[in-house]
Amino acid sequence: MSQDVVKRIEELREKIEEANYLYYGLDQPNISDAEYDALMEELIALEKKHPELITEDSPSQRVGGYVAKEFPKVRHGSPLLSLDNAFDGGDLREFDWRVRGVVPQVEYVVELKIDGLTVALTYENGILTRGATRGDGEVGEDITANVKTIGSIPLRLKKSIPRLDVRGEGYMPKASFLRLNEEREEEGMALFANPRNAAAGSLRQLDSKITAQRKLGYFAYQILAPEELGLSTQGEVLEYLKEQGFTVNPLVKVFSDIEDVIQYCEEMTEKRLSFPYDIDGLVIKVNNFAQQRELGFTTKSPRWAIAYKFPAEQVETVLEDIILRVGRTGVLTPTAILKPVFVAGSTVSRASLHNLDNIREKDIRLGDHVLIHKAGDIIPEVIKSLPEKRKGTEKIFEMPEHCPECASPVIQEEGEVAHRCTSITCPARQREAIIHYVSRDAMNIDGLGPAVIQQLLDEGLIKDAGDLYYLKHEELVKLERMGQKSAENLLNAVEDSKERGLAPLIFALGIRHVGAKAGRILAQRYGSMENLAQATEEELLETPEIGPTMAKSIVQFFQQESTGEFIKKLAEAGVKMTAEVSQKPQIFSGQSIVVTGTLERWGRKEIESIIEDFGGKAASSVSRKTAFLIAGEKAGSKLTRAQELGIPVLTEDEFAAKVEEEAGIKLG
Ligand code: 3BA
Repeated sequence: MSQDVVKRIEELREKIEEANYLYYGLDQPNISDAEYDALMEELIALEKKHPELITEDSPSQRVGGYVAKEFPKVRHGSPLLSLDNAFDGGDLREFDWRVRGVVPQVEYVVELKIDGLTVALTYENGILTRGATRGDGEVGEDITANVKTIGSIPLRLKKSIPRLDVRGEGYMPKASFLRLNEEREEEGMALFANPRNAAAGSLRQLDSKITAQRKLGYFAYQILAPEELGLSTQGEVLEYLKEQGFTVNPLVKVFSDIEDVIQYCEEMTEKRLSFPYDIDGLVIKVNNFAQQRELGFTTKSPRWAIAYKFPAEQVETVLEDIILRVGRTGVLTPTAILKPVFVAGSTVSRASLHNLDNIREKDIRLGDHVLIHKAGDIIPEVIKSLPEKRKGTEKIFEMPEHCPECASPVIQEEGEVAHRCTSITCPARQREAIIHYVSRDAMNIDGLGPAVIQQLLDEGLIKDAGDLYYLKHEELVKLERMGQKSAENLLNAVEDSKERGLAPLIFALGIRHVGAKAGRILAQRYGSMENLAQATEEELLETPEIGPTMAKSIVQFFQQESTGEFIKKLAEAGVKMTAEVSQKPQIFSGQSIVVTGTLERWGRKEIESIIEDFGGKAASSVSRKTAFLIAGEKAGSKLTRAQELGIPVLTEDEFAAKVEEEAGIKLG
């Protein structure tokens, strides 16, 4: 399947980027907001299933998934340059040779190259007044509020001076990154491909409270006009930065012989994974500023510095077996069982092979020697087989005709890359469906991990999630590692879930293409499971957020006999199947409303839920269809765009007045 998924992902990315370009760049949207959302949703879903395919430039990596958040633009006092790259000792010797042609006696400072984002800081009279992204080097984005949440950035200098411009690297520690992605996985959100993207996403949050939770770090390495402060070398700058309260990376070395630099680079290549943050190389700089000036710049980069980039780690191992995992939708995913090897920081013994197409395309055979790496330095992936190492005993892998878990026929549908088990009662699918049902954004039943679910299934205590509501205390305590107390807690959690409400329940059903957000929209629109079950495709499509794929999938789901039986089981257990549909007058019905800038009266989530309560849609970008824009302080390009399009712009107070006038409700 892989080839098709890869193709589809590429196609989606192109369509989305084209739509972005037409919308933001040319002011000529080519698709509706709903179509755009559907494309993005599909992309995120595919990337979630195949995190190894996430790329840095995927539109999903724009924060929040949907739109590029907008921050005011700021021009840098002096442009941020880029660095020329060296990939081996030869490149470094060449660099040294060019340098010595100008300054024969030279000292190099070597710093770790932190794999984060350049952040430029401005201090006025000792106070941090601005933090900005690199942007295109000339113009960046003002992310001051977010920058202030980074603990290692001083808000006030130790010794006040009229002005100080500092540049350094903002980054996310590996541990924070792993935790963040785990949380996102549970919440069904798009995963970040690596700490760098996660740091970028965090710094581009409109809500700096979120940035604060992300626990970012910052290493300072440059100041503008250092000589005005009496500093004449890079070494002195780093000392000065420390004295002013900045964190400077401790691994700094000074060398005068390029061979020592090369040796150090090789040493660090070995140690690259031992740091609590990602590094992608080292930066070698001429220490003395007078010499730097003599060397000068090319059009893009200083002649006095170069980045040594680490090679991506690839290791060879043997593919011992291919096993198949059956997912919630019945898709059979082949997984390579590898002879364990250490790669990029951990021992790897498995790697996803995605699908049969991928296996065929890479000509991967059972018993092959293969080259593996970690995509985004995290997810193990087979890069290619090494056919020259074959002994003749390797075997071509075939998809089984029958499901390895239930022996039902396996099919590949027209136009699909995936092979699927055809049985909806397949135990693997049942298990995955239950795991989904109890997950946090669904029915949120605590204490029901995959191991307990497996035990319950094995013991015949449940067949589907509906049976959870009929479990008895005396049955539970017989399970391994299940005490009186945990059994009680579990039953309470199951009981509580009955009141979770319609929206999470719709999501919990695991209807294909219906995520947590769609669950909320459907619950609000239909008010009860009964109504939803009777909805037709045409009717579903009237809801702006619901596209054809989802509509079709919903109708199909409710047409299945087993769905009716399952829902009946839940209803009889007392699971709540209705939603409190907003009682507020639907004054914004069918209107798309955008909020921008910093608000005083409400938080972003709060005002969005007010809009939704009154029947409106809180949209993230301004288009011709926008009914009006609510603008707070520091509104940026959305405001400009609304003004260009002649869309009404309201302050918060004006919005409150409108609600009061039209709905007769005074907002708190
Ligand atoms: N030192 C990145 N550029 C760096 C000041 C120069 C420089 C970097 C560096 C140009 C790191 C290019 C973007 C830029 C400030 C321009 C470092 C790192 N030094 N230690 C030589 O750790 N990633 N990046 N940043 N001006």
